[in-house]
Amino acid sequence: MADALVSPLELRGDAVLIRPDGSEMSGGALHRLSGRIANVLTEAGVQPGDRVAMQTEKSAEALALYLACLRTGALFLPLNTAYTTAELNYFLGDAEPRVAVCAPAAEATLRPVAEAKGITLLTLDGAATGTLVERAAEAPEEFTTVARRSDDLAAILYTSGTTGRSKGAMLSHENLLSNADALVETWRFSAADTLLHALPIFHAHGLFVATNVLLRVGGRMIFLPKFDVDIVLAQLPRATAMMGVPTFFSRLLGDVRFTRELTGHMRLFISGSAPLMAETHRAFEARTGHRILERYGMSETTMSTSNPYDGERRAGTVGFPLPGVELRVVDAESGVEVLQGEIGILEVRGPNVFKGYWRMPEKTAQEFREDGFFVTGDLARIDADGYITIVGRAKDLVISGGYNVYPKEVEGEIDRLEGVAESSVVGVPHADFGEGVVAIVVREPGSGLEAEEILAALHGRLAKFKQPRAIYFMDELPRNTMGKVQKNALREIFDNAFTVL
Ligand code: MLC
Ligand code: AMP
Repeated sequence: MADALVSPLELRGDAVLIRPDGSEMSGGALHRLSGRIANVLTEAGVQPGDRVAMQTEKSAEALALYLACLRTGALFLPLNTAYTTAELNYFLGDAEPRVAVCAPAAEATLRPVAEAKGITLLTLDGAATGTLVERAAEAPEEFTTVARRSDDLAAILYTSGTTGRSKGAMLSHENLLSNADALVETWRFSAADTLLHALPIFHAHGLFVATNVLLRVGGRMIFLPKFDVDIVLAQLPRATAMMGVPTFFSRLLGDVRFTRELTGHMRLFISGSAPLMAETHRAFEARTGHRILERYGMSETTMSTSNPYDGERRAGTVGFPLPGVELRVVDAESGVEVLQGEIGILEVRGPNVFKGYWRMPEKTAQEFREDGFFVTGDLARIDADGYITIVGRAKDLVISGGYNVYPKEVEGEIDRLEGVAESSVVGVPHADFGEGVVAIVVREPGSGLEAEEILAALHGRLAKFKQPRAIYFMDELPRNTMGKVQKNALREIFDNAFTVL
């Protein structure tokens, strides 16, 4: 993959990355930086197959670190910047990276953990300072890219488990490259494109979908540190395409400056990572004349489906399987394919499907059928004309602003607090984040525990986006005859938790 994505940069004198202040980084400069960082990694003992973890702000240097991993044959392990030290400890312990790159502010906290685990700790911040950059400046820019086979691993993406511990999805060079090629073909990306890149680069969407596609075609990216409406509006005139989670598009629609005139020159808007409401799709078209192209994927499969570029981009659907990807909808119990139009679990097979969960062979086996199909846990329906609709989730998962929150993990943190008998965490409609996290707590008899105390206790243990945005107390949780908590009933009761009255 390094040959396909990184090598072509070497001869490019033109800009590949454009920063919000207008400064640019050429392909050649990005290539040289990746070579320097590859030498730093090698000096730190990184061998092909070793893991390199990164928890830093988005920057050209962070992207160069990803490219350096591809060049050294290391597995890139990006981590959400919102994760707390407690969460990080688990990832570092489980993945056992040779090198971890963190924000300078986190260094002191992580140093003892890194030393205990024999990890070389380097630093990098969003302004391109830190020990990684210092060492890179001293290192030679020439680096001979290590040859890798297509089924060698390129990255690990942690996706929290619906039961128990977070699982590291292992993605191969072929997974990533075949998916980039399928997306380039489906979405007609070319060297003429400039992508407005406001997504984080620690998840599949911003890293593999956005950057791999643009690197593959030799396009440019306006590389924004985060999504900020003012900056996006200011940068849109320079872009040809934009990718985002639904929150990006609803926030843009919430601004009167986002007009047909501002977007008239744009070639494509793509949405994914969470359901795009049909109303948002329609409001976007009414405002701009553009029909958002919605696609569907997950960390384990990268992208699996997309609405068509030329045909109808149907609101509320995720389109068709990508080239080379097979999909089927099966009955959850029997595993038998349902009749056309019926709802069942979506299963995927193809070159995009990951190689399994890091050091979890049993979990991996549980998620695959014998014939190689991966069980996504999403509920879907395929219409007579082939359009796929994601109608819900069989897995207990909340998606807030494009980030996954696993209720089990949040419940576990709440249940351990003194005064809590039990808790249940659900997602309910939230105008900005699509779904908002709500916790329903049953107190121990006599306990006067308050919501603020629960939130204070979660601080430092759970990333901010996982923390409940509302906490309610009940005397008991609704249960079915089997004694299982009825989350649907809770979702109905607290449906309006975030409705502004
Ligand atoms: C930030 N906060 C969130 C949040 N993001 N809370 C819930 N859900 C989220 N997604 C917290 C902040 O810490 C802050 O807390 C408060 O909410 C308000 O912050 P904000 O300023 O409004 O948020 P902002 O920084 O603008 O971030 C919102 C966002 C961001 C939507 C821009 O979450 C984002 O970039 N999301 C993209 C996620 C993504 O890339 N997903 C792809 C996964 S890959 P406080 O208390 O400090 O104010 C995947 C596969 C696939 O799923 O198919 O693509
Ligand atoms: P992640 O594990 O973070 O990669 O999240 C993957 C999950 O996001 C999928 O299993 C889906 O539940 C959800 N998802 C991604 N894209 C879409 C979409 N377009 N519509 C509905 N859900 C989506």
